[in-house]
Order: sequence, then C-alpha cells, then structure tokens
Amino acid sequence: MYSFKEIEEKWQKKWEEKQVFKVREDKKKKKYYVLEQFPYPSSTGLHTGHSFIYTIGDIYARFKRMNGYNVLYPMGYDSLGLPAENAAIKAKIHPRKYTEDSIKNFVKQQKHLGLSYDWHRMIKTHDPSYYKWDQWIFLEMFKKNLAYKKESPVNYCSKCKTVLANEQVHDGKCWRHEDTDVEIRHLSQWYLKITDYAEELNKGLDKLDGWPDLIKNLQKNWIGKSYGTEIKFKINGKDWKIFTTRPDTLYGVTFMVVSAQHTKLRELVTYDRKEEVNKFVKKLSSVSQENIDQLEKEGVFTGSYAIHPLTMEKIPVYAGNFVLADYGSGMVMAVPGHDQRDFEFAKKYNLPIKEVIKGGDIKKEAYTEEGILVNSDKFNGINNKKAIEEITNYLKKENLGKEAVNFRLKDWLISRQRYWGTPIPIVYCDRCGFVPVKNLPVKLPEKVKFGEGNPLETNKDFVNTKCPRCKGKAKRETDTMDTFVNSSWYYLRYCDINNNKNIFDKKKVDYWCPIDMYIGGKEHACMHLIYIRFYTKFLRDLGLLKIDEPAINLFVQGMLHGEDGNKMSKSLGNIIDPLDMINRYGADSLRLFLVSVASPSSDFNWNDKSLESSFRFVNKVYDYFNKVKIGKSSKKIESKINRSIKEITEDIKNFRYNLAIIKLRDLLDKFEDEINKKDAESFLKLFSVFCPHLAEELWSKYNRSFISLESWPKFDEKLIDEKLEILESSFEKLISDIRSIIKMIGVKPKEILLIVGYSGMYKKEKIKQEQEINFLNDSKNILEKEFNCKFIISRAEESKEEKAKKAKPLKPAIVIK
Ligand code: ANZ
Ligand code: ZN
Ligand code: ZN
Repeated sequence: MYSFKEIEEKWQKKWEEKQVFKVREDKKKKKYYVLEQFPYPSSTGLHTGHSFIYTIGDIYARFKRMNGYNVLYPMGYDSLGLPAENAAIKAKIHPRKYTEDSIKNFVKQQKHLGLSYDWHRMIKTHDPSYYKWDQWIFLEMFKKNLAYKKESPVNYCSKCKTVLANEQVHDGKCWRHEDTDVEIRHLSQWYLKITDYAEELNKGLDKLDGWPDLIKNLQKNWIGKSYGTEIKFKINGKDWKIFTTRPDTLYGVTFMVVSAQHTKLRELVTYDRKEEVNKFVKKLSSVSQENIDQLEKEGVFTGSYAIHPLTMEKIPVYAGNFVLADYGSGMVMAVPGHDQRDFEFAKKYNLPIKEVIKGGDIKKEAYTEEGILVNSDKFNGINNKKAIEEITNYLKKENLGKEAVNFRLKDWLISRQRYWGTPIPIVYCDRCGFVPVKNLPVKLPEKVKFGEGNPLETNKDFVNTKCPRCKGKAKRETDTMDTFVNSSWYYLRYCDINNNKNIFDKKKVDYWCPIDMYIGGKEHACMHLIYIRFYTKFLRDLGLLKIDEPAINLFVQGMLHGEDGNKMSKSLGNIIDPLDMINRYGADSLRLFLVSVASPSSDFNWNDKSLESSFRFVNKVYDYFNKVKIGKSSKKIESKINRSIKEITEDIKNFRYNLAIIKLRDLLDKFEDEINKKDAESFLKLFSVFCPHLAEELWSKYNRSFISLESWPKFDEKLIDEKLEILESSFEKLISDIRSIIKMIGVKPKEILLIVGYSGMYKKEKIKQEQEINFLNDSKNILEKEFNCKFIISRAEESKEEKAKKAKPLKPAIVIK
C-alpha cells in the first residue's frame, strides 16, 4: 500500500506554495470558465454530494487547463441565510462566527480533495465588501423602478418566520419545511420586477443549446407564457380587464369570480355583503395559493355586478377560492358550460349554465372540446377555434378588448424579516419618502438580540438614522434580501474579486464571461437559474455586460444515494463522510470512485466495494510505475495507448468519465514490463485529472514540472493498429484456453495443433484467415516457449481432424497430442 496521506499532503502544499492554479487574464490564450454552484457553508461540513459535484468540475477544469485553455475555476460561499441565524439562536453563537467557522472547515476539506481552485478569488457573500454590490444593484433597479415596495397577499412560513418567494413554495409547503403549510398574509414587501424580462427569459431558452431540455422545460413552465384576450367588463363604473384564453365562450359567461385574496376586493363588496365576505376570506387565509387546484370550489356573492360587454347583461360577481390573485387581473369570466371549475362552482351555488359550443351534454359536465358556436348572436355557426380570432377582432374594433399575453412568472419577492441577509439600502423619511442610502454598504450591526422577531427591527441604533436627502430624522428599512440575490451575480465577481471602486472591471468580465461550463443540481431550475439569468440581462442593460446569458453549457449532476439506495440522511444512518474515506483510502481513490460507478449525470448508490476496487487500481498504478523499465514500447502498447488517448479525450469532453476510467484500467492491464517514456507520461497525464496527487508524485520521477500544468497527450493515428490489437487480445485468450485444457486433461503435451477457421468464415471479420495464420506463425516461438512443446498451425480446409469443424475466426480449434 502506498502512503497516500503523505503524497497528497505534499502535493497540496506544493500547489499552494507555487500558486499553480492562480490565473489572470491573458489575451493570447483562449479562456475557459468552469463553475460549480457554490455551497452554503453549514457547520456539518462537506458531504459526499459536495465531493461528487466538485470532483466532476475539477476533472473538467484540469482537462481544459491541460488542453491549453486559460481556465478560471473559482470557489466561494453563499454564506448569508436562515440556517446560520437559526443555528445562532439555538447554540447562542453569533451567525458571523458560525458562518466563518463553517467556511474555514469547508476550505480545509475541499483542499483535502485536491480541487484545483484559484483560491485567491474566494467569495464570501456575508462579507460587506461583497454585499455592498448587492445593495448597489438593488439601488440601480430602484432608480429604474425595477425594485419597488407594494402591499399584497404573500406567502409566509411560520417556521422560517419570514415571507417567501413564489419559487420557494413547493406544493403549498415551505421549501425548507416540507411539513409546513405556507400561509397567506397581507404585507408590504419589496419586489424585483423580473416580469419585465419575462418575454426575454422565455425566448432566450430556445438559444440555450448547451442546457439540458429538462431544465429548459421546467423554466418554460414556470415562466408560463400564455396567449389570450383581455376583455373589458364594467363593474360599478370601472373597467376590469379580464384575461381569458377562450374569448369564443364570451356569450356563455354567467357569473364572474374574483380572487378572495385580491387587493381590490373591498371595492367590490357592497355594504350588506360585507360580513359574509369577511367570514369567507378569514376562513381562507390559512390556505396557500399553490393549493388552489385541489380545493373544493367555493365562494360568496360580493353584491356587485359586471356588465357583459356585448349583451349588456348584469352578471353577478363572486369572490372565490380558485382564482389566483396575481394572475391576469385576478378575476375570471366564468363559463360553466365549458370550463369544469366553473361548472362545479355553478352547480354548488345554483347558477345558470349556458351552452355556447355544441357537442357535449352540459347538464352532466362542462364541454371543453371543439365545436360550432350557438347562442352567440352574430357568431353562431362558426367553429370555435375560428371564433377566438373573430370575437377578439370584433372586441378590438369596438375598443372592448385586445389580444394579450400573460405570464405565470411573478415579480420576485425579496423582502425577508430576518437578520442574516443583505440589508435593503433604503431609508424612510416622512418628508422625502423612500430614499436610497448614499454610502454603501449598509452594514449589518454586530450586536443584536435574537429570538424576538427581526433583530434589525429591535436594534435602535440601526433603525434610527438621518435622511440622506433632507438630513431630518428617518428610519432604515429593516427587511433584508432573499439570499438568492447574492447568488444571482456572484459569477461576475469572481472575475474581479478585490475591486472596491466598481462592482467589477468590465474588461475582466468581458474576458472571462460567460461561464463555459456551469455545474449544479436540478433543484435550482426555477429559482437560482432564473434569477441569475434575470440579473445578467439587467446588468447588460446597465451597459456592464456584453452577454445575454450567464452560462453557455449547464451540466446537471446526478444524485449520490446511500448504500441502501435511499437519500443520505442522519435518520437512516447511511451518511458517508468524505473525510473518513479520504483518511482510509486517500482523496485520489475517493475521486476516482465517485466518477467511475456511473455517468456523472445519473444517480448512483454509494458502494464500499467499488471504492475498494478504485483503491486497488490506484495502488496498482503506483506499483507499476515503481518497477517499470523505461525503454521501448511494443507495437501493441503503442497502438493501444494512442487509441486510448483518442477515446478518453472524447469521453472526458462529454462527461463520460466512467467510460474513460474503464479504458484507463484496461490500458494498465495491458502494459508490459518495459515501455517508452512518452507512453508512460501519456498514461500519467490521462490519469492525472482523476488522481492528481499520485500523478504528480509519479511524474516527478521523470520531470521537474507539475503534471497539472502539462499539456494533454496527443495521439498519433498512424500508430493505432486495430488489427494488431484484435489479434493480440485473441492470442491472450488462446494461451489461457490452452492452459486450462492442459490442466483439465492432466498430461504433458508433445505436440499441439491449432486449426484456424474456414476462409469463408472470415468474410465479415476485420481480420482475414491469411492474417491470422501469419500472426500465429510469427508467434509460434512464444507458444513453444510457454508450453514447452511443438506447435503446428493449419487451416480447417486442410485438416483431417474432427475438431477442425469447431474452429472459428480468432478462435482456433485446439488439438493436444
Ligand atoms: C374563460 C374561460 C372559458 C376560460 C373556458 C377557460 C375555459 P392559462 O392558459 O393558464 O393562461 N384565468 C384567468 N385569470 C385567472 C386567475 N387569476 N386565476 C385562475 N384562473 C384564471 O389559463 C387562462 C384561463 O384561466 C382563462 O381563460 C381564465 O378562464 C382562467 F371555457 O376564461 B378562461
Ligand atoms: Zn420555512
Ligand atoms: Zn428626508
């Protein structure tokens, strides 16, 4: 067993001392930017899922570096956020201390894995020199009315004690608390107007060829572009623009339903209906908007009526539980004859149901298929698909409506009522209103009281301030920003980490960006990956970026499960600590194992046996290079290594690491006692991206450079002799077959006949009969030496032996005399 601990520490130290992975812009070199989604540094440290994703990225970064690219490969910490604050409350330590201790531990562990980051570029989002620029971006958005405050029904998690963005509500539950229903509260909150970019965010997906379809589809659905018509209904003298995808059913409207959470609901409720409506709204307040589809449709009459724009009929307006407050106008024109939700509602409250499209039986259920219009005045007799267009055109002509596009995507709610986040840099002044802070950053106060609501609110020194405009008394905003703000632009800051004059130097960002390979999990499809695209577009519009999208390629890694196939978790007792494994087998073996079991994009289970097998292979490499004679390689080895270089290069390029490793293992198996220096070095280079420490160690026997900075081996097509390799490997099989036959019959042979197949059998083979005969004749002396007897080689056509019939191409019949 080789002393991996010593070797790994030695090379980690050397890489650091010699700043081997430090990079700077270099116009003469092509750049390549590899980035892994940065972690939240929790006190539990690195887990195996982390080691897996970093190993994937590190192999890629090393590969690109050796291929001559100037590789930017940084690491940082998404270190603001709730868990630190909760831990602080529980353990009575300050979130800053908790966070910084965690980061130290993370860095140490990552260094143990041999990751080739440029550590000079480390980002810590809780550092005021970083979040200063979060605040700066916020104020740029504020200036352009893209950051605004409004009161609206919002999602509130009672466990997080803060509001959540729509993206953070999963099936009506908090994304951090799968057991906690999100409540609806009416609060005044800060939003970023991501909807201004909805169209571009949607359209841009079509150009992201390097992103998996899975992610693009999730985003498409989340953005939810929908084409329809906006129709004006008058209610109490005011126009309400109602969004519908089915203007063809306009004559079938028999009631309207406004969302019970609508901010303008009060305007619609008449005096005598107030009590009833209030009761209904109260009952609903504990139900999230996301659960809407599963609820029984319910509602109450508001007392108001809408005027149908074409028939002038009076239509009752209900407040209901199945209409989204912030989609369209928050009110629907209900067509019970042709929409199932409306049908159920109408049945429950005895409202009229009207047929306007022929085809179904609207006494039983809503008819939602195609058909001909009836009861629709001058549109009768038209196919409903056609009617969508005609009715919209008519409404347009009469100035009663127009085509409209709606997005499911909502503005991003970024207010959080918690301490450990970026302070929103706004001051409230009675005279001046919302005033942006002039001197950034607004720092988080150090001394705060935890556990009694938002610690910033109770901190008088923080709250009380002067108005930057009139110098009068004013109060600071105490909400902090969602931590997804911090990760929406971090990839840019890596390009220019120490800039304290500007968010970054444009020239540096122009050189490094976009990210060429972004690596992360699919759970971020609708959160982080939408936000980072939004920020990129906004900063581009400020004139700071030339790019439209943050990343050209996105690689989504698989999930590593416990040995039992379950998600690793403490309660199941199947957690694997990477440091344990590094102590037992070394980082090189762990790295190799993590990418050899499966393709990096698929899920796989932890498996001790495979890790041990990786460990044995690494040891075998060590042993081989310690005793190999550097001299000449055989033709066969030359051929094999050149072909391996060719194939492994393609495998790594396409993230087929597991296949590359199979080929590396096979190559080592074929190696002979003597090989030439170039072939030995080529093997080590291929091996180095997976097991960099041992590769450096073995490389240092022949060279004084770092293998990590060497160039990737080139293959020579002329040296690849496929036929020779086929013959050689069948020859090996032949020898082992002869051996087992001799063992079976238990006598010493005098003479052995080898009969190759009929020439007609070779038609489809790559090797012809003639070539096999020649090869065996050339190898006769090897056979005779090995078995210490005479060998006779012949063709099936010429043989009188019964066994000749069994001969096949590359599988000669063996007759022992
Ligand atoms: C009348 C109608 C008749 C509708 C019919 C459907 C079928 P997408 O495709 O998702 O955009 N709608 C409008 N605003 C809504 C809101 N705030 N909450 C819930 N539903 C709302 O769906 C558009 C359709 O969803 C609209 O078309 C409207 O119902 C409903 F036979 O209008 B429809
Ligand atoms: Zn929560
Ligand atoms: Zn003022």
